[in-house]
Amino acid sequence: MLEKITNTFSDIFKAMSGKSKISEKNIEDAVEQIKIALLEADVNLRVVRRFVNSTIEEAKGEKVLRSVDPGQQFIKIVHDKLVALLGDEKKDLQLKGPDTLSIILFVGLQGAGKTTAAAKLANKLKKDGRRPCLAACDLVRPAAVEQLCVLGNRIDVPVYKEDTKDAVKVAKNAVSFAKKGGYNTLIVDTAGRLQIDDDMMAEIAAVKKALNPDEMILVADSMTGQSAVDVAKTFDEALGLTGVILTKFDSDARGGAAISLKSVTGKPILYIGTGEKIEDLEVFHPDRIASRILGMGDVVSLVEKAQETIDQQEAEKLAKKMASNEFTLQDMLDQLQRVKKMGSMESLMQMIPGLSSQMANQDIDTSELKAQEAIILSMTKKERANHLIIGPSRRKRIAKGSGTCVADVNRLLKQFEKTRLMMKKMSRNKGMQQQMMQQMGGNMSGFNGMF
Ligand SMILES: Nc1nc2c(ncn2[C@@H]2O[C@H](COP(=O)(O)OP(=O)(O)O)[C@@H](O)[C@H]2O)c(=O)[nH]1
Ligand SMILES: [Mg+2]
Repeated sequence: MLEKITNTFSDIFKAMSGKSKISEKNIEDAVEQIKIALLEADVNLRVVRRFVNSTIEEAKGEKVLRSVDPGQQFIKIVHDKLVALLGDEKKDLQLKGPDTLSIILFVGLQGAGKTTAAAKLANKLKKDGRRPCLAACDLVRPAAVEQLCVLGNRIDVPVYKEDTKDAVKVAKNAVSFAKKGGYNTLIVDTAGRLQIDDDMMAEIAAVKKALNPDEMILVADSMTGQSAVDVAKTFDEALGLTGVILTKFDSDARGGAAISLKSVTGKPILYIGTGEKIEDLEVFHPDRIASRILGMGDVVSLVEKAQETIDQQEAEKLAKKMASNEFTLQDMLDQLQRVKKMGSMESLMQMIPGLSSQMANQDIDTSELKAQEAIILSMTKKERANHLIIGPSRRKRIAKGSGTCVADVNRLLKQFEKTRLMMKKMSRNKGMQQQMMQQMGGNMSGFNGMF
């Protein structure tokens, strides 16, 4: 995701940061490199020009040249301008209250990811407590209806379908179906062509007229760069869009579509598709994407991802245990398993650009975690509750049972002892304890350092 543009920006900023003094020439050189980076990323030329001119203007101002840390100031200017391009703040779907039916119409070219995104969004809305259903109005592509039904089935969201070629009829009947069934959000999947053509536009216009949707969303493939932006412009002019979902962001190394879209079309990016799985749909946060592009690391996303899996209650329970020195091997096992649930370490690390390149060379060791887990799993319940009863012969058995050696078991027990000791110390200090909880819940490196 965004590897190429991130690497380029990292290099530019490395040269700028830490300089105690920078000249106008330094700024011009850096901006020239940024210009090339943006053009290589397939950002719209007019957008690039505007970006470059306003950056130069601001960077040459007093604030940068006279500041104590001019490199940092320069990076901040570029960051803020990039955020402004991506869309100043995140935009939510505009849906009606829970008791009235809201309608979301998906449009876009064939293969852009409409059907997949429709299911992903239904799944997300369902998790958010809405009652979604889907309508299969792609009656052009063979098996398109079946594809949506399979996805709907997987997420347990009903799909309205009819054996006909009349998309308007299906759309209208889907509304009655949704109302009758007590659903409050109808997501309508439509047919796309390989290219924009009159038939497609006419059909979508008719469906739109019949539905009067709350959201008219273009699903576009981010890998197509400027073409995605052109498609958005054409659809918006012909039909009026309310927002865009950029798919295949996971495979987009350049980011050009995301960077140009808002300023060319004025339409916000609502979500990004980040993979082929149902869960791979993320709310689009302009500031986070800007940080990611600029190689500052997407720490906020990282923390959120971790927090999804450790819920607050559990954290509090753990804090209490620490305070009373009741932290056991079983608790440690729970923590290890939670780490596993968060997804592979690599995918987490990838969210921190600087770190990910380091990690690539080092080949981080998830096998260590697995070994630790296996060791604790080989212990009895009693032993997990009280590690002091684990004598030498049991250590041997545990090593055998977990496919490790006695030294591994000893090391784990030693680390566990150390952790408990640390917790005991910390529990006397409320502030420190809170800090540690945050680390455990939200930061892998902090967590790893504990064990
Ligand atoms: N890697 C990746 N693949 C995606 C994403 N969204 C969709 N796809 C794939 O793109 C292809 C076309 O998707 P589909 O939903 O059928 O497109 P539609 O023709 O617009 O309905 C499928 O193979 C999807 O698995 C995404 O965010 N990331
Ligand atoms: Mg489709």
